[in-house]
Amino acid sequence: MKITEVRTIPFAIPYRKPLHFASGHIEVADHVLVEVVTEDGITGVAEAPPRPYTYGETQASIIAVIDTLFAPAIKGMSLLAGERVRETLSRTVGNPTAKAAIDMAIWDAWGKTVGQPVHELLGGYTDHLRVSHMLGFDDPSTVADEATRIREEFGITSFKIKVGRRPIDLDIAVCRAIREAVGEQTELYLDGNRGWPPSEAAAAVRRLADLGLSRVEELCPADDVLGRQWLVRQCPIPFVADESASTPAAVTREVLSGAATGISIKTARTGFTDSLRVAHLAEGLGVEVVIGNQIDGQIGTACSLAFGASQRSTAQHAAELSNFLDMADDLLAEPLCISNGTMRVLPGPGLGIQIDPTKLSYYRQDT
Ligand code: MUC
Ligand code: MG
Repeated sequence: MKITEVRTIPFAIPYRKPLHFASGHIEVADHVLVEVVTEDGITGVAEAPPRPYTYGETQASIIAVIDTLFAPAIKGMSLLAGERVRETLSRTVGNPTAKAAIDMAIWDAWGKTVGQPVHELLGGYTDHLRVSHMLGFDDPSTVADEATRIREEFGITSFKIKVGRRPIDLDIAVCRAIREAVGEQTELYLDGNRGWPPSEAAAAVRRLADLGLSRVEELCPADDVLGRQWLVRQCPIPFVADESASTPAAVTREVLSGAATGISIKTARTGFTDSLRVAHLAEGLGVEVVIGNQIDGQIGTACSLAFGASQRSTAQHAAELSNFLDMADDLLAEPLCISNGTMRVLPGPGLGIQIDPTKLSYYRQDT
């Protein structure tokens, strides 16, 4: 089970419908396919999505750090030495999606080697997750129509609304239009991506109090330390930390300091190994978790699905698994499927996915 090679392949797939949010926007999935090859001829895969406005990584930096530091350091290690691999990668600070992709490709390779699905190796809690869909910035009627279409086409009844624009009235109008379009039974929650100062976030929460929101996420920066705690204290629904809680230590700090009352887990940044740590830590701290989406393609979504289905705590809420619907294409031979608002785990060994070689050669950028 020794690792003989780690490959990095840049690819770019355009979005049919670009996503705009307070900290940035995405028009093209310019990700890195990471492949971990073993002496047994097994190849594990995962994808790393560069999000410079969240983690400081770029497509070029992900490739550089893997090719020059991580790959040489873990070559020769066993797939079964996950803790050793983690220790080795952690000698380099930062670079969360590069590390996470290696970690998940190792789990995929391990699953393929032993002929077992990763979601079962991780915990095997359930075989399906409810799906939540993310709605980016636009005008009220366009976003409301989009929510209606997604609900009708895929049966999705949970939506995360991107907010954080100023003045707050822009987003308040969108939220009201969506509630009116989808009715009372559909779950709605907000994600501000740090766009508002605490005072404006508090005003928005007050003005939307009648909308029955289930939670809010990163409405203001965690670096507004006292303002954030002031906001969270008065928030009547869970306040989820996403980009401010991207390591187990950050989760502990945010929760214990009163800067968050819920945690978003993204396998794109904590892989499987550290996502397990975050999930168990959150359970110990007594805060709920949700499976978030790093605007993943279908490979990344298969990773979130496998992890989300593996734990009791991550299967409690609808998981953000549907951003790939907005992409023009993807790399998988068999596309992921959402029906009745639900995704079922992929039953094959490892992640249960296969890369389509024709699609990869079309979208890869290194040839
Ligand atoms: C999200 O939940 O925030 C947008 C920026 C980022 O880091 O992740 C996405 C979605
Ligand atoms: Mg978020």
